[in-house]
Amino acid sequence: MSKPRVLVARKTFDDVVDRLRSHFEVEANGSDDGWSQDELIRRLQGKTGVYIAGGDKIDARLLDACPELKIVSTMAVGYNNIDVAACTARGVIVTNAPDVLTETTADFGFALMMATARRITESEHFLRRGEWKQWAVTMFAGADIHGATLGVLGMGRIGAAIARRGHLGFGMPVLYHNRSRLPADQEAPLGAQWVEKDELLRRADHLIIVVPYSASSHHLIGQRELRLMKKTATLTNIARGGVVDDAALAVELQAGTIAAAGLDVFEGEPTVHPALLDCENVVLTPHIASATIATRRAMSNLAVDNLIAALTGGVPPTALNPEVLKR
Ligand code: 8YV
Repeated sequence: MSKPRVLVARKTFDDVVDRLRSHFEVEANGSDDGWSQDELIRRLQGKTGVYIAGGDKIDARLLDACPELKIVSTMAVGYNNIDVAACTARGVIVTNAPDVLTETTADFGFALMMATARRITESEHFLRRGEWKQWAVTMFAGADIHGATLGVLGMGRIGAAIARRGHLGFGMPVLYHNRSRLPADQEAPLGAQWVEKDELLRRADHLIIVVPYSASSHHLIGQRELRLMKKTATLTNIARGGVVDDAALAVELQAGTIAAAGLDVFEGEPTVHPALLDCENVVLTPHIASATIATRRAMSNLAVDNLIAALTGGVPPTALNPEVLKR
């Protein structure tokens, strides 16, 4: 019997692809450039499994054009690029990569928040431009992290890991908003208190956004919300572009409505809104919150575990639509 055929649409570690090769006939993208959807459809003909990353769109059009596909496995935890309902309707399993990136991503969220509050990149740019002539008492004076109020918008696994860092490591009072409130026994170790979204915005000294992207979280933070925040506050977005209205954010950063922002994700990335590039008080990073070698390997390996299980009669460890498996 011929082996199932699998497409690896995003370049990943060679030994991870080799794990797939020991089970399947594999076609792998050897370049960091993603494929267009039409290219993806073309290469998926005759394939039963696909390994993708966060930028690869899987929708009804693609599924209808690739009827042999049985599993879509993303190496990301976020899956707003995949129409899960359309997959379920066609009996296609969808898997993602939760948990393995939680602590790494929380580390980065904290680092970005600290860099933003303490003006690390802004001051480095100043130094590199040769503008540092003397010490001055308020030169790049920013805001404290320790003891300040941490606001977490979206209390999932990553939000909780950030709250824990703030509470235990930095003595921060932690406020959060989430559609559903955590049970008290989960709030207590995080020192976290649930508040309404507007109250969170009004009271946080450092707001960090960790909600998944969906139609209901589109522009969750726009002009109105930014104007509720303290003038001294910072905002950090490690969730998804589109949760924050980037154009409105740039206007409010320029106007001094809030002190600064740290952004790892952008609307329309890798393009960044030009007005954000003009703001001194924003730290910009290219979607690297989960980017450590160990974690990217773990994410890739989990995506491969899911593919191997799904196509060899096993149970994929992190299926998003396990109901498909019961059919
Ligand atoms: C990924 C992410 O690096 O996992 C996610 O949802 O946003 C990142 O960790 C990226 O999406 C991979 O394409």
